[in-house]
Amino acid sequence: MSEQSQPEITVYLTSTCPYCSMAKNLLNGKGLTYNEINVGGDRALWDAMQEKCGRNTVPQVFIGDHHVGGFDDLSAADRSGELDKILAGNV
Ligand SMILES: N[C@@H](CCC(=O)N[C@@H](CS)C(=O)NCC(=O)O)C(=O)O
Repeated sequence: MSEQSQPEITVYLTSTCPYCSMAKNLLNGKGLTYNEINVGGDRALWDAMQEKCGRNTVPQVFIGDHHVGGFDDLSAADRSGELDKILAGNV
């Protein structure tokens, strides 16, 4: 999938979170680009993330409007093939 055709991916993260690094590594490994929103130390941004997805941990990954979830969810979706379907707009 070329960079141009991939949907917009947004990752809410902090710079110190190991799960965030693992999520970025997974996305990087698939050749995907993504926007990072660093919510570390920013209560308003963290609250906005929580409001958006109902989760209180980082990372939180969105593909377009689709909330994938945290690293565990992203990893499971990758292994099951669901992630490729989401990326293709088939979910
Ligand atoms: N199962 C989650 C675990 C994520 C997690 O535990 N993240 C930690 C930071 S590494 C967190 O957000 N803790 C709550 C906090 O920092 O307030 C995932 O795979 O994303």
